[in-house]
Amino acid sequence: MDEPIFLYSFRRCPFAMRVRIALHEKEIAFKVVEEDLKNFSSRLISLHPEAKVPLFVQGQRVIYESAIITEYVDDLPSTKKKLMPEDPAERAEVRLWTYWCNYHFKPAIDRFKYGTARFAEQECQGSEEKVISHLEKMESRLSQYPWLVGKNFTLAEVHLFPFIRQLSRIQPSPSFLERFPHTQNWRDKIGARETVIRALET
Ligand SMILES: N[C@@H](CCC(=O)N[C@@H](CS)C(=O)NCC(=O)O)C(=O)O
Repeated sequence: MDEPIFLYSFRRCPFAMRVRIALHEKEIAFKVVEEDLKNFSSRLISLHPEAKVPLFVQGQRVIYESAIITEYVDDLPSTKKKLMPEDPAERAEVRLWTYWCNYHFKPAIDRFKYGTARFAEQECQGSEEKVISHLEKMESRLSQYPWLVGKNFTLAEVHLFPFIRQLSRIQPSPSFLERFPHTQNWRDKIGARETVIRALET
């Protein structure tokens, strides 16, 4: 029998959410080790070279970086459909959305959300405009197609959904979100998936 999978996680962390969604989508059983971001367990610190969640552990196998874990999870034996497309061009597209999310969209959201409480004033200038221009990119795709890549729900959805959700939950809600109805529909459609509902609860 395979050894149990442990996911070191933090419920509100969008990166950890990616991995929980992927595991539920693939119907792979796992146990959550809920971490405290301000006081990580000594086990997590000893296993993750950068001391972050999420961290995937199965026996001696230790994997970190959310988008690497989700691809690994997708490659594990499962009766469920692959989350990464077969077509090489579409696989590259999934990775480009992920790259864009990690290196452009997420930093813009953080600067908009936390402002000078976390970042230098100069870094925060134009943060709202930057978030809006990133949303325009998603809206442009989603106004023409139901999913970000190809014809199906893929790892692009798994990787981006937690960040659109995070943006929607900022209080007071950013009024510019109303300008992106297709992205909101996409968010609601993904948020209604049973696997995603379970991932948000775990
Ligand atoms: N690139 C990492 C980012 C993970 C990350 O930043 N996790 C945050 C929580 S949302 C964390 O553990 N922060 C702790 C720290 O940086 O000290 C991934 O994709 O897994």
